[in-house]
Amino acid sequence: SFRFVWFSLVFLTGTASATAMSDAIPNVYAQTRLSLNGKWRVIVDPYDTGFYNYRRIPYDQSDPIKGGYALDLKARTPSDLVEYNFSTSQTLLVPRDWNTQDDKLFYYEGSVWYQREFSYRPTSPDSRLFVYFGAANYRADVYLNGRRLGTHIGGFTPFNFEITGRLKDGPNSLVVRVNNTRLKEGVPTDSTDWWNYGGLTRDVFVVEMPATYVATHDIQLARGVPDRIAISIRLDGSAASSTPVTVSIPGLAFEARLTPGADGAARGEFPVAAGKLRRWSPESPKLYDVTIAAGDALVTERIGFRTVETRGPDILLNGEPVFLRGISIHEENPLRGGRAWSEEDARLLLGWARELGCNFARLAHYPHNEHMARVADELGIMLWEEIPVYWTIQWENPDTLANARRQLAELVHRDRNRASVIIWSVANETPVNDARTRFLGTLVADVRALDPTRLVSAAMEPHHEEHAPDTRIIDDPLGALTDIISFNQYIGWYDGLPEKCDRIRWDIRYDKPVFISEFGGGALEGFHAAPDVRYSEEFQEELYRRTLPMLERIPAWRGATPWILADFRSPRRPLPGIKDGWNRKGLIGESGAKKKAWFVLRDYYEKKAGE
Ligand code: GCB
Repeated sequence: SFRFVWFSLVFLTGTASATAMSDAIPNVYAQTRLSLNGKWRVIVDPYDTGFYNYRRIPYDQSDPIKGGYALDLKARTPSDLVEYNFSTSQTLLVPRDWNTQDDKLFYYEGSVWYQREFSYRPTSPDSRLFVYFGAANYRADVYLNGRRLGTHIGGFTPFNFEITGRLKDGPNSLVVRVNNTRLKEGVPTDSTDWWNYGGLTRDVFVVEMPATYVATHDIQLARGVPDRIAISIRLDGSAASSTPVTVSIPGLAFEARLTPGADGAARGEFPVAAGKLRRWSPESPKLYDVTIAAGDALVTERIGFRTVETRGPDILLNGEPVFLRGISIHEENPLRGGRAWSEEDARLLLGWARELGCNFARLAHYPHNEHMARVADELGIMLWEEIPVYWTIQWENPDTLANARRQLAELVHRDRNRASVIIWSVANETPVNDARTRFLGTLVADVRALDPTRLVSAAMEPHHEEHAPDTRIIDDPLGALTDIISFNQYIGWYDGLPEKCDRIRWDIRYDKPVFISEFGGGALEGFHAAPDVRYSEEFQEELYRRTLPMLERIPAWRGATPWILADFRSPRRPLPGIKDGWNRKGLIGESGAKKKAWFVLRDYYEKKAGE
């Protein structure tokens, strides 16, 4: 037991240092970097043989690590005993989920060890180096040259570890154990209506930064103020508190100088010449080139400026009421199959949204890759971004809350400069009880503190009372905390048939904008029948036809993101011949064809746009 205590202490310390890892480098695409995308060697490890010894003690708990795949050993003599070998193991592509690259991994949940070698020569001896991961689902344990760098938990946000001084001249071995086991205490928890794709699902880079670099930048219009740019910067490095920062926007002849305090942070609000600033909007998604210079550090960005706020039942974009013509999107490319990750994927998905007449999209149910918000900025599509606090989270578990808070902070940190992002959402369809409302209240408070410039929401649900079966009530106490009242509703699909929509009355007990974060029903692409035949395109079309007038009976209705742009994989959907492992509520089918309901919504949005 003495041994065990010692091991636990080392392990806990290790974990703590990992969670204190530096924030992911913002706008990594504008930094000096080496791509580690491509083929990696992998070992599929369902028993975690490479992680634990036969007494089930992690090899990690000794430093230097005494065994396990992290060491990336090779037998040197014919008598050596090394029971694995990365260099003769199979390969997988990064970024990509593992499920859609190898049939044997399609349903796999567990550990896969990724390994690759790289060499890197910094451009300056003072540089700091990081290894950066766009995302790894769900947990990543990262090792460089047999030394543990740390652990990241949460499948959809970026993270990096500093590796300054840790590189060898020759090839360096980078090993990552990625584990996608679903966990009751996880975020998300063990039950979701989407595929649990595992792997290094986004870009991996070695990033070279100057000794003191810009660790956070947040450059947006101040809340509700159309002509003052609020800037918040944090430098990291030995000269963080003595390096002045200049933010310039040549297109606006704007220049702001800030002097960081002892913590390396500086903030201020700076006027822009009245009448000069062209504000970002879906009609005119103007982006400005912005540079942030601090000593040797230079970040270039393209940033749009707009305000967003609410007034009674209205959502105001740049002071004008706006109706959110939206669609929900999962991070999946249905044509290729599997997780979407590239700029090209983002252009496909958001291009479809635009073709549908959308000015808005809900990126469900977890943070999508960074390209989505960047492409949305460019195309003029406003976004709702969310974290995977979904259904049955452990509301009373402090570790679960800490995990959710971290994922939220990582998302805000990454996308806080995107004009397209107007709503942060903290949860989806969670049960109404005190513990849950406290948990979500903490997230709402966090996100407001991190970013007071955007709206906060959560996808709630209506309920009804027995004596009034056709009246749908929204009185969730969470609604008192959010800026807009968003809810998912499935009248006509899970709740009666489409004609039921005609009878529904609404009782919404908040004077705030009402947003329908989901509605919809399933249809198999190309299956045609009468409108009362479930899974026919005609059924789905009828459902959309009846839902829209029902929503128009909500006086404060200000937008919707129907469920969903395209069919997506879900293990909850086995029905042979119809679903075959897909949620069929897409307006676009598995092969990319538009279903009939697409055209109902497109015509409706066209009409709305003209109003
Ligand atoms: C919901 C969930 C979404 C599901 C959808 C469905 O309410 O928020 O994740 O996929 O219903 O299709 O049942």
